[in-house]
Amino acid sequence: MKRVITYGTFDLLHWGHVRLLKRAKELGDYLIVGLSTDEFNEFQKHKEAYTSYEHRKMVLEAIRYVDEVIPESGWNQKVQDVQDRDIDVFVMGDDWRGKFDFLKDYCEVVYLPRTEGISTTKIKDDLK
Ligand code: C2G
Repeated sequence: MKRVITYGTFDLLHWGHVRLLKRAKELGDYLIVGLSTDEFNEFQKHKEAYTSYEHRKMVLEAIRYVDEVIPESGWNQKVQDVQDRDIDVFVMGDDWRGKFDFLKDYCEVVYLPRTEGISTTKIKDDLK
């Protein structure tokens, strides 16, 4: 079984997120999402999610491509996650290209093209 992992806040889940999750799942058989906790968002990513961790987790668990959701509580847990969870492929949108290349020592690293024209920020701005 080929195990894939990706990370993010996934706030106000939209089709750009879903396309990322779909393509990530297509790279293997089992997809884990490391979901940014509210504390990680607020104090280290400096982005406040509209929906709480529990609600973002509930939504992600309803997505057919997602097999498991785990908390992402810091920048430095990825190597441990990859080892502990026997990960074969790490996936992120290409806005992160190069930022996680250190994981190449532990698993395949894939950056997928971001979906243009949609973002959580755009949704918030358009609804103002
Ligand atoms: N994404 C995408 N297309 C969009 C918006 C987002 O492909 N239009 C991708 C991002 O590239 C990322 C994932 O969807 O791979 C989740 O996006 P965010 O929730 O914005 O995640 P981010 O804040 O970038 O957090 O440790 C990694 C961080 O937790 C990533």
